[in-house]
Amino acid sequence: HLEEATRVRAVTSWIIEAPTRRKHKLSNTSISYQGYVFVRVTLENGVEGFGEASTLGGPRWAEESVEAIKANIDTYLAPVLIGKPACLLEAAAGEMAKAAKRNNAAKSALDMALLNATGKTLGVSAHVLLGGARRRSFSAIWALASGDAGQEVEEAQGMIEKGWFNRFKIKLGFADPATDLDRLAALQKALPLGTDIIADVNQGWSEADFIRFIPRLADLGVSLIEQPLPGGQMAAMARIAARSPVPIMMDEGVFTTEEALDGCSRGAGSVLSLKLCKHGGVHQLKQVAAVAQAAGVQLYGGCLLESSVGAAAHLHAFATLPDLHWGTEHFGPKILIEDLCRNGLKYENFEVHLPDGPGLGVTPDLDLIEKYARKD
Ligand code: MUC
Ligand code: MG
Repeated sequence: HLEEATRVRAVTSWIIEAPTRRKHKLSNTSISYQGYVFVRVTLENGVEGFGEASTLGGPRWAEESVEAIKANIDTYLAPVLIGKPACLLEAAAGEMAKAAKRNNAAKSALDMALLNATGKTLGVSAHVLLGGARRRSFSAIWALASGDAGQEVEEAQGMIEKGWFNRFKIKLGFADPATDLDRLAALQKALPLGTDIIADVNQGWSEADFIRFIPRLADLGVSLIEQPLPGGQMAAMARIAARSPVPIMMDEGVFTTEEALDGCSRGAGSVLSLKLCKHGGVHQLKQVAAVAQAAGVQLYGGCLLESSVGAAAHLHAFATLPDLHWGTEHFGPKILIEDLCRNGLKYENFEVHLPDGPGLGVTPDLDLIEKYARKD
């Protein structure tokens, strides 16, 4: 019987520090390695499922650090899953909700491991368990975030040459707005005419900054402006969204379905970035997507620089959405010096492809997990 066979026997977690190819700078942090918590669930039938919680530079992008994620998984979340059927994902999410408030990155790592293990047990791809894929590949966006215009131009050109990415997101908000916009102007001038450029301010501006600099930003032709103001400032986001000639995307302001309802109904943006680390699991991500779509808000496939494990889990959920207008920025596997999977995601023709095979369709290399696991 499936429920008996998929009971969770053990949960193991590791803190991983995987070096990136270059410094990745945001308004409030700068990283040269990616911090993940990897989890493995082992079922009674011997099947293993892997999942990953991503962070960005400690508890700065969001409140969860790798240390907190590991502690909360080991102490509060894993114990309520032991002995429960992995195939009952909604029930497992309910148990985790009772055991801990928020902690959405920690919950999403376990959720994707349960999904992976269930798919592997049944011999079906994860997307089938989520309703089935409506698309098999996604237009892919690369993030430029060294802060050095010359390096960023070269990097973008390299991505175009490789056929991996021809749409770009540029990080703003770590220099003053005028300096940032000079950098953006240099980039726009050097890239092929019509290249899609998205600006992510990562909460770095005030409403007044936005009002001052939006005319120049709009002149530079960006297609989207992501989370310019602090996440909690929904009313101010709604005011700038109403006056902006460029669509505004909500990111750090929307984690839960309640926040999605608040932001979407107030008009705090006309696009929403979906991320498992924010929403806490694949079903919760689909609920947030449904709230956005009911409000007429378009969807963007967000990331937090996951390896191929976390990125694959996102793609399985994204594949089932009725519409994913903006494609996805899952570039994490390509910014790591070594991706953590042997059979990682495939990037071709400027698209990232949904992996085939049971469960998530990708397998972490345990030697690499060992190599990059924090030793203390
Ligand atoms: C974010 O805020 O979108 C995702 C891509 C990137 O460069 O940073 C992250 C976080
Ligand atoms: Mg963002």
